[in-house]
Amino acid sequence: MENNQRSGSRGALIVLEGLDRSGKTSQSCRLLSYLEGLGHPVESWRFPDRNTGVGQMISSYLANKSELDDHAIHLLFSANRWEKRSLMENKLRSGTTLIVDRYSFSGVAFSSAKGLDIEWCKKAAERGGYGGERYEQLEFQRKVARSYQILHDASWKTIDAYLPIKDVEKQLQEVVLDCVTTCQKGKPLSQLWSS
Ligand code: Z5A
Ligand code: MG
Repeated sequence: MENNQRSGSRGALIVLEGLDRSGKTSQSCRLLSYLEGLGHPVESWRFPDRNTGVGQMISSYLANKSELDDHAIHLLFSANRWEKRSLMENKLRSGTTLIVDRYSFSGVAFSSAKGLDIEWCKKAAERGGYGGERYEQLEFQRKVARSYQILHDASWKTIDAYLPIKDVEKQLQEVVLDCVTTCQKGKPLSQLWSS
């Protein structure tokens, strides 16, 4: 850890974002095996993390078993990321690459698609995370897609999830390897939406 900190070398934070059922979890597993196979220290995480107390409240909300104000559930998703924040930073600084299945971009995209102000969603909590579940409806997913387009910035790499799973996997490997190498060379950690 000390050697890494002296050289500035660190693990990469790889966040997989996309609409429901777009293949994020499938690609997280494949990417984990790929980077492990190359000998990189790497872990796979996902948000919401349903194992914590906050995560269980989120899970119950998503399953339509409880009702919460839109602002309150936004803050709970964010709290769920803050619960893991210092562990995340320690892992990255000690050289472990993290593949994260959904992160703060989901938080902002889903809440703003419900009508909350996008700047409030970013500021409220982040500076300093077709079937039975609540959000799985086509019209709502279109709104989420529009929010993702607004959030898109230079740190994003977009991969077409309509492609065959093997092609998505290959493109992702190229993008991620580039990112892992840049971080190993000492690209500093920065905050989301810090300006
Ligand atoms: N949410 C939020 O509102 N605020 C927040 O801050 C956060 C999240 C963090 C739960 O998320 C909900 O929480 C989510 C956003 C909201 N809204 N919804 N709904 P989740 O991550 O637990 O669940 P999800 O992302 O909606 O769905 P998912 O089931 O995890 O989908 P996925 O991971 O993207 O896809 P997958 O499981 O890898 O693949 C789905 C199927 O497609 C599967 O059968 C695969 O074998 C198949 N597949 C995968 N890739 C392909 C390709 N390329 N071609 C064909 N078939 C494929
Ligand atoms: Mg998933």
